[in-house]
Amino acid sequence: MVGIVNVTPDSFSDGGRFGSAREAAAAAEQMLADGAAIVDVGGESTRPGAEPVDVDEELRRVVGVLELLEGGRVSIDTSRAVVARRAVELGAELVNDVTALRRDPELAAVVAESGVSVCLMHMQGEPRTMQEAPRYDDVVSDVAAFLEERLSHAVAAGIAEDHVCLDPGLGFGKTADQNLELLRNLDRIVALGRPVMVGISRKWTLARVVSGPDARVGTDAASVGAAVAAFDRGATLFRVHDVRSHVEALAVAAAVERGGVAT
Ligand code: HH2
Repeated sequence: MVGIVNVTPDSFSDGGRFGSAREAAAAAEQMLADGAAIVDVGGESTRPGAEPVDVDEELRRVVGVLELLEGGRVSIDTSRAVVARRAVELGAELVNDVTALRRDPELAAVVAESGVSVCLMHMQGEPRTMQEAPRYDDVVSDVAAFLEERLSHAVAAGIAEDHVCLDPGLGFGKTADQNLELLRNLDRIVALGRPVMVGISRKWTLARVVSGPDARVGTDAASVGAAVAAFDRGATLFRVHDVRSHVEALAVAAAVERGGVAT
């Protein structure tokens, strides 16, 4: 489980939740205590319509939290080499890049040289405009082909293949139906041979399913339902807000898969 720690004033669902680095770090510690394998700290919102933030502001937002989390397992949600480098110095083990190494040409080298892992995510367009008119020939084939190409790019840049995970980028330039089609066919992303991360927690598609066209934020119960569906199709990493409910639900889903209590 990957716990979400957004240190941004404008995130999808929990924008402005933390008043200080100390509060954000305390929430992250709680997520780790609740069973998160790692916490994903981000200082730039990628919500639809979000404007990019200045790199110094992004650094300022995340560094205070990372300093307080020393020793905890941390991922840095950034697409900038400067931020990733500083985060790795402060102990981050994973770089979660929603642009799949396309925004900053220096980022691949930071990952390769430091030997940390990277998550490569699919996004059509950019956050500011990505929901205006998403277009695919076939959303599942297009996303799979993109991720395969980005995996090759990462390996060519010197990143060990077994340090890469892939993410279909639910909500990033996709309609609700396209997000659901991707989830239903997640096995085709899993077939690329790398661990698959899914970030659907509290996203708008869940609200559409449960509450209709005007709803914006999905509930935790809806998030858990989607995570279990993703698990059934082979996802192994789940980027979530409410760690405890997901840990419990997926422990049961995994026990059913094994056909027994023992791990
Ligand atoms: N979603 C968000 C941010 N980072 N990273 C990966 N790998 N996968 C995702 O689906 C993903 C992500 C957006 O969600 P949230 O953190 O709720 O909002 P924001 O980007 O506004 O902080």
